[in-house]
Amino acid sequence: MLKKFAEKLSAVRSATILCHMRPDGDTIGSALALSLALDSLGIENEVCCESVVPELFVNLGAGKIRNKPRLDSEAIVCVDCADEFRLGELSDYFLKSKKKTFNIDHHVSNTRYADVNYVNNCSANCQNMTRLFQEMHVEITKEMANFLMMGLLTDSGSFTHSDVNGETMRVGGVLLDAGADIDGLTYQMFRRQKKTRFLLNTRVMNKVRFFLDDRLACVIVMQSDLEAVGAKPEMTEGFVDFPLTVDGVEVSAALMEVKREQFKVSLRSKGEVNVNEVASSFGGGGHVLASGCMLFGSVEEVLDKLSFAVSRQL
Ligand SMILES: [Mn+2]
Repeated sequence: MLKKFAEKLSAVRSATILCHMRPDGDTIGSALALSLALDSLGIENEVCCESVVPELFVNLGAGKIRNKPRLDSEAIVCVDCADEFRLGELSDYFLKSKKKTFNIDHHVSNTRYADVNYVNNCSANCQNMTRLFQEMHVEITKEMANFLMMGLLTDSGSFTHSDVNGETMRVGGVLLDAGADIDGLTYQMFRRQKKTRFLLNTRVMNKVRFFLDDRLACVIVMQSDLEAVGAKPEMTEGFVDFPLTVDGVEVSAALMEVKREQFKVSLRSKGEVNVNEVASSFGGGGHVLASGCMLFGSVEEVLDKLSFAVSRQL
C-alpha cells in the first residue's frame, strides 16, 4: 500500500501540500519534509495551511508556509489530516478541485477521503513520512530529519506516550542517523519560554484552587493576571497539565477569562473521569482525557458549575 502511494506520488509533476488547521509539529514537520523530498525529485511544490503558523515553528523553518495555494499544481497532498474538514478554510479548495488527491495520515478515524490514501495508525504521521521517503528512494537529509523528528517528538510526547513502540524507536533511530538534532529540537520546543510566560505561570500556580477532596484542581487566569505581567493569552498553553501531576488530583481545569463573565475552560483527566462528558454538558467537547468548553458567570459561579459537573463523573 505504501509502495503504491509512493509510486503514484513520484509520478506527479507538481503538488500543493496541505496541513490541518491550527497546525502542530506533526502536520508541519510532515509537510516541510515532504516539500524537500519533492524538491529533490524535481517536483514543483508549495505548502499551505489556513491558520497562522505558531512562531515556534516559524523559528524552526516553517516560514515558507502559505495561507492560500498559489501554484497551479497537478496534485494535492494532505498530511496528518483525518478528514477534509480538518483543513479548515482550505477544505473548500480541496473539495472543489479537480486535482489528483493524496492523503497520508496516522489517525484511526481517517475517512480515506482522497483518491490515493495511505493510513497507518502509529505514534506520529512523521513516522509514515519517513517510511514513504525510503520507499521513494529519497535520501533523508539532516534538514528533513529535523522536520520529521519535530513531528515525532510532538505526537509521541517525546517518546513517552502509551502508543510508542519498537517501530517508533526504529524510525527515531533512522532520523538520528540522518542527523536529527534531538537535543536542540527539545530545547526549542519544550525547554524555553518567554520571561513573561514564566512570571504568569508562577503567579497563577500560586493561586490554584482545589475542590472535591483535592480531586479537582483549577488554574484561574484573569485578564488582570495577564496585564500584571504583560503576558498574552496564548502563553497559557500547557498550564492545565501542571496541576494534574499532583497526587490525588484526577481532573485539572484551566479557566481563562476571555472577557467579563466568560471563561474558556480546558480540562485534563488522569483517566478516572471522562472530561469529554463534562465538557459536553456545557456544549463543548474533545477527548476522554482532554477537552474544553466555554462557561459564563463570575469566577465563583463557574467554579461551582464545574466542580458539580466533575463530581457527577467521579
Ligand atoms: Mn499527528
